[in-house]
Amino acid sequence: MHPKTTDVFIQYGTAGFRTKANLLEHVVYRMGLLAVIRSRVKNGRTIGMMITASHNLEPDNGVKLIDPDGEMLEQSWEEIATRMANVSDNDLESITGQIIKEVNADMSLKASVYIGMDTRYTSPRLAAAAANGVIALKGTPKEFGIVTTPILHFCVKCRNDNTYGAPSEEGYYEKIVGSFKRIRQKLSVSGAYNTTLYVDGANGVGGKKLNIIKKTLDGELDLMLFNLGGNGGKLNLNCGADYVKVSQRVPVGVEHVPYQRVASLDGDGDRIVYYYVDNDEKMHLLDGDRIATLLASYITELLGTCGADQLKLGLVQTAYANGASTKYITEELKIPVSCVKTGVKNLHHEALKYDIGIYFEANGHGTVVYSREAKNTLKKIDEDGDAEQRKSAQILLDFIDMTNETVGDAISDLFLVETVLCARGLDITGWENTYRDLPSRQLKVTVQDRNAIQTTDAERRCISPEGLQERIDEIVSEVNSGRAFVRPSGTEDIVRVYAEGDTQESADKLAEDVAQVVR
Ligand code: 16G
Ligand code: ZN
Repeated sequence: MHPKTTDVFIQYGTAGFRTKANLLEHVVYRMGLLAVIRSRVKNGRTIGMMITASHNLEPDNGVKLIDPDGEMLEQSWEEIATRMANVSDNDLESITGQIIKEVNADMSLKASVYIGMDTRYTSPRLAAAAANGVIALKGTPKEFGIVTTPILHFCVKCRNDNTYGAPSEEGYYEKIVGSFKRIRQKLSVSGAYNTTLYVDGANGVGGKKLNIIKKTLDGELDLMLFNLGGNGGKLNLNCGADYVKVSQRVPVGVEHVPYQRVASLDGDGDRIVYYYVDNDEKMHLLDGDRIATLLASYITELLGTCGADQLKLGLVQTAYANGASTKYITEELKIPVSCVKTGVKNLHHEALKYDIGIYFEANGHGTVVYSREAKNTLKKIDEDGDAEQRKSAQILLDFIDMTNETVGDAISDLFLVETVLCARGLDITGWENTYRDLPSRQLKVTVQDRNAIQTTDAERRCISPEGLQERIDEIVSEVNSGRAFVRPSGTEDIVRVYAEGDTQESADKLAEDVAQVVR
């Protein structure tokens, strides 16, 4: 029904399949087939399929599968997905049969697949192909239309675990926004905090959903929304969280008032960074590391006041985390930090090792996960504690409800950040002043074979080609507070270079020098 029209090899990478939209129809159809098989292997529990290419530009698109607990597809299935996507039309049936045997799927079971999509003009056609794939193997598709990636993750989780919430967009608003409002009633707006927040919606789905939410807020937060996709604004083009973070520039399409805090979302609403411009029009970025430290210090404080210090809280970062943030977390907050490989699934799994695990990529993708033990402890304090303990426990329980634990979520993170700023009476400079970021620079380098570069130690060191790490070490040793690493990208055919130094000039030069060695 959706014939393969290209021989270009495609791989299920860190964030699913992602490429030019016109190469994807057969891939998405086949992922519909695979989602049904996955659902049956999971005893008929619901699987999710999200059509999106996140922060990529409009001509791209992609698809990723969501496992029953709202998590990313189990890693061992990525190879199966890749095999299925690349086989010829002629061999599709036999390979599908082979895979069904291999994974031991009982094809007589029911199968359920939730399908969501972002705002790209190619998304509806691809979502339809996905549904056709599901129907071809006698599964039941349910289309959610345009939703953020995290809303779909949330709905999948709720469908398979009804204690988490109601599996619908409304259910999501009820839980996330509802708990934000409940917390706001317990806190008073004080100090330097003010309720006006500007938002860069990247001309994607996140801004559109905030526009719906905005109407239900009664002055708890005054959202000024920009880049909602109208007025010729192009998806992710010179705007959005990725643009702001990587280029270190303010997005187009947003009105800039000095010291006004702005939240910038990415195209499918799973990343968020904050920034403001000062009187000299200089941009100050508060990225994922900042959000992580803000949330960690607030949760630690509440755990202290409610007498639950026995719960183990930890933070998970990647090599991209600013060195100053890691230092602040370990030395000032005295919270354990782990560093893992890039990619949300790696952070998520590491965070699950703590009672309360906070994970963020510097690019603004992250969330908090809470163990059953943590939730039960807090509920118990809410029942048996003294007045002060109970108050903190209740705020924490609302905080948990406001968190989308399945995956990083720009909307949920926005409400978490606004809650902490309000509770602490902070404006954006107060938040920024908790520590000073080291200047950094990221570069892309095009090489012949990016996979010639292999890394270890959570991508912080190279093990091949031989001699490369020694050269990098040499260059880094000449820079004050210098740090640099290189890694092959998992989403583009390039090598990424990251460098930090005590000044912007030294960071820029270090990045350029390291890039030279890689070229
Ligand atoms: C994907 C990942 C993101 C990671 C980025 C790195 C998910 C949902 N997304 O977008 O976490 O930061 O890839 O890209 O896992 P890179 O390998 O090209 O640097
Ligand atoms: Zn995204």
